[in-house]
Amino acid sequence: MSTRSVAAVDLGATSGRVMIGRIGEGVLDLELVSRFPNGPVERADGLHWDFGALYEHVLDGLAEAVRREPGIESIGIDSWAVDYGLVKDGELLAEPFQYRDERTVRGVEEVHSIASFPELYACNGLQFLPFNTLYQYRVETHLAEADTALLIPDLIAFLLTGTAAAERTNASTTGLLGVADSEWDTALADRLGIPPRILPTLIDPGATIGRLRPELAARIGKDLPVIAVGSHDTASAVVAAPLSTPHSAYISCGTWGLVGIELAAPVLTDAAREANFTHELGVDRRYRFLHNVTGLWLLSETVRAWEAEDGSAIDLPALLAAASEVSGDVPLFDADDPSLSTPGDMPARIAALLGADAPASRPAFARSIVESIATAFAQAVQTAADLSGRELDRIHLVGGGSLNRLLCQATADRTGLPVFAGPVEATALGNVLVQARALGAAPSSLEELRALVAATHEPERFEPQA
Ligand code: LRH
Repeated sequence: MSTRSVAAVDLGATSGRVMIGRIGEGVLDLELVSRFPNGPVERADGLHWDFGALYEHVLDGLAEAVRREPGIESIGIDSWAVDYGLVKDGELLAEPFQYRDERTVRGVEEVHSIASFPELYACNGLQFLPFNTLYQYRVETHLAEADTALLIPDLIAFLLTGTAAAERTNASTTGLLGVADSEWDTALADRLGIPPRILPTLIDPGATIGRLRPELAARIGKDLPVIAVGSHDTASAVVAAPLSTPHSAYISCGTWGLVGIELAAPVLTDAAREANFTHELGVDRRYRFLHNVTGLWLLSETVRAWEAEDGSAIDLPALLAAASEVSGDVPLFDADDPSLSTPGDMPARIAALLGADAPASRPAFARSIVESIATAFAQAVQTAADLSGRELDRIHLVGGGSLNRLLCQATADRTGLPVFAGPVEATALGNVLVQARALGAAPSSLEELRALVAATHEPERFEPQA
């Protein structure tokens, strides 16, 4: 089997990348083509994404990918969940909001005055997160004008191809997808004052969305199809998490730590709702039964504040090395405390939670953060096991967090389970695998795709220490 290649656009909350993925018999690798910064930008009406800049970076990255690898056969796009752009007559009506914008507080109040969280959970199986798209739609001022609402990867695919569609894994994070049938819950949308006409046709990962519009094919250098992948980044990451048995838990760790297991059927119990466990849709209609734990956001926001204070960059590997040298117990705080969810002086907010115990030195403070995240991971792994009735014997920690050896070790120690760290680029790999499968260039089952990941990206094993 000859090696085939595709382009993966993978957008995270702190950076985006375009990669070339190559896949063949025993081959699965990535070449980074471009990486560009991303993050919330403050505008007069709140927090947004600089979508215009992001889109230009995507186009430039794709052009460079085709220049380097003219054999590229398709493009796949994934990003963080829940955020959207509204489109009218083919044009974006306004710059997309960033999910941490505080307008969602009002959205939550209004939605819950119509449908309580338990009622919503019975419909959509989704954990309560104040930024789930339905809360955002409820307070969106442009909704009435819009022809259609597109989540970020669908929006980029629309701008590239002219075809509006809603890829199901990401659609499941809106709160408007039925957990039982994976179709739009138009009755719920209606009840919440969200016009069902803005919800686009649903498609599954692997479907071809369309081909590049001629002017973009000219700019990128090739007429290519855009193939739907698990366009929710976490769905793509779970595809490439080399789960070897049903007893494997995963943690997809970047800005967030998504902690859970893969299920064939939902667990819509009161206990699952009370534990705030979600049923996001996975590739091949598996359920991602997981809980959002605040992840590296706590560390990156802390470092950002220290850098602003110092007026110079911080060497993160050196900070983490010093943090791992800190001896004795460090104080812990609740990584999921709502006071930590918005941008801004993170060290002060964490110190407020720690009170008099707050460590004075930066390495000890960083250690507190890492240990607090690992503690929350351990609680979520235990809850996943309890709620599903499954014994869990290992954890696959994938994504950027897998490079943080201190976090991997702390997670092993606090769960008492071995942690298999990597691949770091699980999201982009999952994106590549689903495109390749659609092109007939990869095996058909998720298990075979994961076996290819395991064979080509050996994880690092962290054993729990006493
Ligand atoms: C991770 C992620 C997560 C969502 C959040 C908004 O990047 O997609 O799965 O809950 O961003």
